[in-house]
Amino acid sequence: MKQYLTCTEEVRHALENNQPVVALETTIISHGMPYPQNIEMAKEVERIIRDNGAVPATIGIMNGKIKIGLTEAELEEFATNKSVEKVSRRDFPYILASGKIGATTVAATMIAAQLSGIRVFATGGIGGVHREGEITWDVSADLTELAQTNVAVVCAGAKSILDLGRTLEYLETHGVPVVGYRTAEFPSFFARESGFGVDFRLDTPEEVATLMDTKWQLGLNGGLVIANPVPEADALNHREIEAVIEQALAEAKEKGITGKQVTPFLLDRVKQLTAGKSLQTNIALVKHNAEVAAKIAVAYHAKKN
Ligand code: PSU
Ligand code: MN
Repeated sequence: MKQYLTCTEEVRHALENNQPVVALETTIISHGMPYPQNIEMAKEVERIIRDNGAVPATIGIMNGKIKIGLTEAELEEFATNKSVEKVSRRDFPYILASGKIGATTVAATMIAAQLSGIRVFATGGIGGVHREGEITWDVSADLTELAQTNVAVVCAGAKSILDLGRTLEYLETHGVPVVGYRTAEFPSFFARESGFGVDFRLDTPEEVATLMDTKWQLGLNGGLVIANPVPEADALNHREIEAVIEQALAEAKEKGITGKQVTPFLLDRVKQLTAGKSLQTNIALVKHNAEVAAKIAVAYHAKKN
């Protein structure tokens, strides 16, 4: 797959000189947020990573290549082009082979990060087991990727559009440590609480870096979930958001939405139903994740070099 990779000069230089790099996904830009907030968020997040001593590598697929790092014009393309496809592990070969433009999910970004030697990835929320997943079998490929690909994913937990209990059970079965960054409770994206605990609470980037290194030194392949709650000032009320999510789920069911359309549909409805309030929270938590991810990348590199 390496022949399909191309890096920007900045990322190539960083990787060759063993500098800390943080991967970023494009699905969040193309399918997770509206324009122009998406492009503003994408640029801001890159700036935050640079300010914290790491190099950002936003990942996407264009013209038969996996791009590790995007130019401003390319970021703009992902933010505005309506024909950008959502690419998870399953879609990877088709999008490359057809030369189409594809935004990478958590799973696809992890694959590209591992191929290029990037160990830390910042995003908003991971996919998981959907509610009623025991009937529909709708389980995000993010989970199977976390089970096998060596990347630490810094996120604000997962949205309660998912069945968080089953999501955590799945991760346990597949040996994925769920770390609470300065929290003992698994955050639920918009809210800092969920009612579920994490496996291990860690309070510093160095502790996280040591855990990553120990896991991989042991040959225990797979990712880690670093769950970083949304800052208090930007958090939404758990109960309030729950009512909105129930409504969005009912609508998805009524409309017969299935497959990879489910997550974007729910995200969009939640945004509309909260009159954009959720978008502000979404942007704030991604920025916070970028900062923590950069610090973890710096600590991990200090350990390895
Ligand atoms: N959850 C969010 N925001 C997102 C996504 C998930 O709160 O933008 C995106 C991510 O790219 C994630 C993908 O990897 O949706 C999961 O989609 P699916 O459930 O179809 O695997
Ligand atoms: Mn799905």
